[in-house]
Formats: sequence, structure tokens, C-alpha cells
Amino acid sequence: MRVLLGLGSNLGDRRRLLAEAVDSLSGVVAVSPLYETAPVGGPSGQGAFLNLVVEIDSDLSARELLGVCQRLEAAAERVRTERWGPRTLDVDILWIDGVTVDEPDLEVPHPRMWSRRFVMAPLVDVAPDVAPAGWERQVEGDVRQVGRLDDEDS
Ligand code: A4P
Ligand code: MG
Repeated sequence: MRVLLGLGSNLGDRRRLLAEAVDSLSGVVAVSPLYETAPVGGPSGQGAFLNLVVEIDSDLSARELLGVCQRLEAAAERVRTERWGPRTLDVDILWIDGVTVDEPDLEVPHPRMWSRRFVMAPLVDVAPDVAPAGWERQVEGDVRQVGRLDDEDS
């Protein structure tokens, strides 16, 4: 099944943290360009994020995928302080083809993705069919493409 994961980092060596997370994923089909994005929500004054979206091909259940996301966050030594606060690594399940989950600790598709440009811009790069028509008019936040994860510089 096609699975889309959203990754973000705004603390530490953001590019390296994202690269290590993507490297440790199984079944990677596509990696979006990198976007530098203004923080949405959370404390004022937190640093800009780097965000990207990864498409993987996976037979894991949504709950097993949540475990994968949480292991990646733990590997990046993410410390949970405040909601929407700065983080070394945030990994969210955005979308699983044909799957809907609505539970207290797991919602798929990710309920907030449709209004966030930091999710939708990289998502459209790898999976344009998932975005609703006119998605550009529903998103907020500033994003700027800054090359790719495997670029030597930038
Ligand atoms: N959870 C429920 N559904 C999912 C899902 N589809 N994927 C639960 C992953 N997790 C899911 O998340 C809290 C709980 O959400 C998890 O334990 C899981 O059971 P968290 O990662 O611990 O906390 P959080 O990320 O601070 O909160 P939340 O509500 O997930 O925040 P969001 O909506 O993920 O937003 N601005 C920019 N520019 N770039 C960003 O990447 N990220 C956020 C986080 C806010 N602003 C941002 C960015
Ligand atoms: Mg999260």
C-alpha cells in the first residue's frame, strides 16, 4: 500500500536528522524536495522547520506505522515538551491508500494536513492525486523549496 509520511525538524542539525530518518525507513518509493517553513502554532520565536514528505510502499497496519514513526522520533532523541513546540524530529502518518482511522491517539488521514502548506506543498510533489482540487486556497503558512535532502550543499 502507498503510505505518505510527513517529517519535520526545527532543532539541531535538521537536515542530518531528516536524512537519517529517511535512510532508516523500509520501502521508500519517493522523497519530496526539502522545504524551509515558518512554524505554524506553538511558542513564538521557535526556529524555522525543514519539512518533507516520503512515500513508502508498506504492508504494515496504521498502528504498526505509528510505532515506526515513534521509533524514528525516539532515535532522534526527541524530547516532548510542549505541544507544537520545537522538536528534533516529528514524523506523522499523513495518508494510507484506502485506510481511515479515527481513534483518540491515531487519526488517518492526518486531520490537520489539508490546511498546512508545510505538509501540502511537499505532498503534492510526490502524490498530487491525494490533494483536493483547489488545495492552494485552503492552506496557510510560508514555505520555500530549498533543494533536496541528498544535495551536497544548500
Ligand atoms: N497521532 C494521531 N494521529 C497521528 C498520525 N496520523 N500520525 C498522535 C502521527 N501521530 C498521530 O503527536 C501527538 C500524538 O498524535 C502522538 O502521540 C500520536 O498518538 P506528537 O508528535 O507527540 O505531538 P505534536 O506533533 O507536538 O502534536 P501534534 O498535534 O501531532 O502536532 P502536529 O499537528 O503534528 O503539528 N510548523 C511547521 N512549519 N512545520 C512542522 O512540521 N509541525 C507541527 C506539529 C506544528 N507546526 C509546524 C510543524
Ligand atoms: Mg506529530
